[in-house]
Amino acid sequence: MATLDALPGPFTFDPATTALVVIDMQRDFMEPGGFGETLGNDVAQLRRVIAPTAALLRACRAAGLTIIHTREGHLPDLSDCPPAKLNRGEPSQRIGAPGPMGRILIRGEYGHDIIDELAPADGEPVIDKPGKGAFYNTSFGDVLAARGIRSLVVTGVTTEVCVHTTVREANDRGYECLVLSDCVGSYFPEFQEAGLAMIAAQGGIFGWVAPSTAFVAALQPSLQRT
Ligand code: C5J
Repeated sequence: MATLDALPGPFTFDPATTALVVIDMQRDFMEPGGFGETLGNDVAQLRRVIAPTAALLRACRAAGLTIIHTREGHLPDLSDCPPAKLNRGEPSQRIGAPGPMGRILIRGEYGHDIIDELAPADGEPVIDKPGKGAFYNTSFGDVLAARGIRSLVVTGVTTEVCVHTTVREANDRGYECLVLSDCVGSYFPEFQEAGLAMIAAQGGIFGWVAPSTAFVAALQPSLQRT
C-alpha cells in the first residue's frame, strides 16, 4: 500500500489495483485551431496540463500501473448521439459538422484523436465514450473489473465536465478517486477552482485532490522494485 497527502486527508492506494485514467486529451479540445478554440475558448488553459501529464505517464508506465485513456465522440452516422446533445449551439458548430480538424467529435477524424504528446502506448486501453462520463454506454466498467481495479487516479479535460462526470459515476460505483490538480484543466479558471473544491469538500464527497508530484512520490517504492 502507498499513501500521500491529499485533500481532504491522506489517500491510500494499492498500485496493483489502481488505474491512471486520462480523460479526453483530444485535439479538438486541446489544440490551437481546434473545435474548442473556434468556440472562443482559450486552449492555453488546457495546454498547461500537458507537461505534468506527460511526466506522470512516464512515471506510471515505469511503475507498471494500469493506464486507461478515454475519448469523447460519436459514430459517423450520429446514431449514438441523442438529439438533446446534438441540437445544441450554432448549427455550424454542432457535433458532426465540418470543423478545422475534420467532423467535430466524430470517431476516426483527426480532431477526435488524442494529442501526440499524450498518445496511448501499445496495450493501453482507449475507451470511446458517447457521453461525458466514462461509464455510460462503454466497456469502461468491464475493463476495470477484469483488472481488479478499485482506485482511480483521474486526469484530463475538462475538469467540470468529463472529469467531474466520470468521478461522480465512479464514486457511486464504489471506486476511490484521486484527482490530480495540475493534470486536469478547464477553459474557465473559476470552474477549475470550484471543480476541484467540490471533489474534496464535505470530507471528500466525491474523492481526494492532490498534485501529481505527490502521487508520483508515493509511487517511488513501486518504481524501485521494478
Ligand atoms: C466537454 C469534455 N467539455 N471532455 N467535454 O464537452 O469535458
